[in-house]
Amino acid sequence: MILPSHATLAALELSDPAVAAARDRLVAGGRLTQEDGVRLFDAPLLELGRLAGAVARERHGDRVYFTVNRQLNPTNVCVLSCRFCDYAKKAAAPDAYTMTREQIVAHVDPGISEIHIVGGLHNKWRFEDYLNVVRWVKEAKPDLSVKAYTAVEIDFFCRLTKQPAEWVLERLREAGLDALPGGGAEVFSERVRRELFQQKIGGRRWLEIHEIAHRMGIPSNATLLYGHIETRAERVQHMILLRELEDRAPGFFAFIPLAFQPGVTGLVRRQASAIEDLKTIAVSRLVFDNVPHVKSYWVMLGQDTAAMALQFGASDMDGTIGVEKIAHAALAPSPVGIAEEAMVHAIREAGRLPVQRDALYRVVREYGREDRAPAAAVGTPAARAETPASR
Ligand code: V47
Ligand code: SF4
Repeated sequence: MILPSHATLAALELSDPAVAAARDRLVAGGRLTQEDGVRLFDAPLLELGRLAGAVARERHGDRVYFTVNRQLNPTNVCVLSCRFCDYAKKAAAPDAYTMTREQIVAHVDPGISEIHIVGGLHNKWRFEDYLNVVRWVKEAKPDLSVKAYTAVEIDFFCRLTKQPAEWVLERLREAGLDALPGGGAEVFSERVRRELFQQKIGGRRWLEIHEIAHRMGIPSNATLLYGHIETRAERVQHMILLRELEDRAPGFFAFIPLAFQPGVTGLVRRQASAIEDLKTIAVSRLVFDNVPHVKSYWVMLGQDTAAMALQFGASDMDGTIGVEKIAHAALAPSPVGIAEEAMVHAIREAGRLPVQRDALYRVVREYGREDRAPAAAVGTPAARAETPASR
């Protein structure tokens, strides 16, 4: 039986047997298995993209979401030493930093609708210091949606306070937290954990914390760090574990594949190719039948691949960010932040409709296909013609 909502998928003509089989499975109301996911990585990229793009369009039409946000990394001091991380520093390092209240509050630009807070596990900070960061930004802009602290940080707060995750999350919610970001998941493979981040919580604890958050009504995202020593099978296994969590305790807004930036870690010689990036986006769109968005994170992908990912199943571009520090500590070649106009332009150029959202995916503004007032090209003759003096 063809489910009515899958009429466009059913009509897709596909020549690759693995992609056609995936289409048939989805049209029949089934879901992809671990083996299907791994097989799809070997399929021709454009066939895979046609199916994943059609799945995204069935969910979201032409809409692509983004947020006008700031990333706030209050400290890079971290007691752990993950092998893939160029961002963290020990407290005595010359380039270690810990922000003051003034520096933290200065991140709250009047025009933003989301703040994304994440940082190191500081050797001296108490839970109260982390709570204060949330309180201060929320006080500065009460309508701001606050996406703060990965499961790694939540687990660290549990150990600092000797309290369960429910208690820690409740205190954070009282302080103003709205959602958890998806970081710290890396790859749910014990083999990779032993090699790259032995001191850090593993998949079981990460999933447990997000399950607790979802059951408390705190939504979240989920990431996958790929393009280092993991296998494609481990990537798909990671997706399936997240899909099972979403079945048990719904609450994920987006799945975010993070392309590893090699920096000076020496782990790999170069970043994953654009083809591998687009395949990872497409396979995740097809595996996650229960998560609304796959995010195209332009900071790690680069702006061109991130825009192309909108044809391969992605329906969210994260945000304008302000000043990104984690990937840029690892020498990411993308800009540290982009303007709202550039984001809107990139989405429109991909033939999509930009929708500005906050951290809870509440719509802030729908842009339409064309600029009504051609103010985007600041400094061009058209923009100058719009200045009050010229009217
Ligand atoms: O947890 C660290 C990863 C994550 C590198 O939830 C690296 O909306 C690539 O989670 N190359 C932090 N990745 C970023 C993150 C995130 C970003 C955007 C949106 C959301 C969201 C979450 O970055 C860390 C770690 O997994 N990371 N070093 C690196 N060299
Ligand atoms: Fe610390 Fe996170 Fe870097 Fe690991 S990835 S060293 S926990 S900042």
